[in-house]
Amino acid sequence: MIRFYHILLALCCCVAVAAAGNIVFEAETAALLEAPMVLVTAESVPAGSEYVAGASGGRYLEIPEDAGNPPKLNKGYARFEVEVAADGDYTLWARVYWEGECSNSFTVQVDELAPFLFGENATYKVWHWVRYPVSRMVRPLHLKAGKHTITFHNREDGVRLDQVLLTPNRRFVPVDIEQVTTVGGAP
Ligand SMILES: [Ca+2]
Ligand SMILES: [Ca+2]
Repeated sequence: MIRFYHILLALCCCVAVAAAGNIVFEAETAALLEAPMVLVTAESVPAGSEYVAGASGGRYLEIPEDAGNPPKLNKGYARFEVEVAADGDYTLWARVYWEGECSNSFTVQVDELAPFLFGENATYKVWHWVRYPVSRMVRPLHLKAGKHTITFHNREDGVRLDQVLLTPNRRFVPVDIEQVTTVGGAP
């Protein structure tokens, strides 16, 4: 790990190095996608939707507006596979772009644990970071060292997902595009 940081420092002295213990990956490196969750690039934009600039890597996942959502349509997810180095309590962050109040959330499930609501915040039409848990009263995700799956399920259409970050540091706040440390399980 020390060697890894040295290489990073040597290669990109002007780019922020990933904070210690943070796990960061691009949404578009998901292990598995189920429609209507789709990969979007400048060259591949869902019908009726528009390409939103400013995503890391120029790519993101989207459930297009009017694609449908529960309870009418119980489909659409992105599943990530991540390896956690150490047992601990982790805060989950995602860089998202919401269309509006009916397009500002996912249902997220870690492993086989109880799913939880992610989002429902009122920041629209701009890329921004959202976290879980929001409240200090709610315990962060307790993860054992090893492999875990994180699934972002369709809860409302008109949502976009750019990057995902897990941090053991409750005070850490991502600001803009984060330096990736891994992939989200893509082969
Ligand atoms: Ca909503
Ligand atoms: Ca991205």
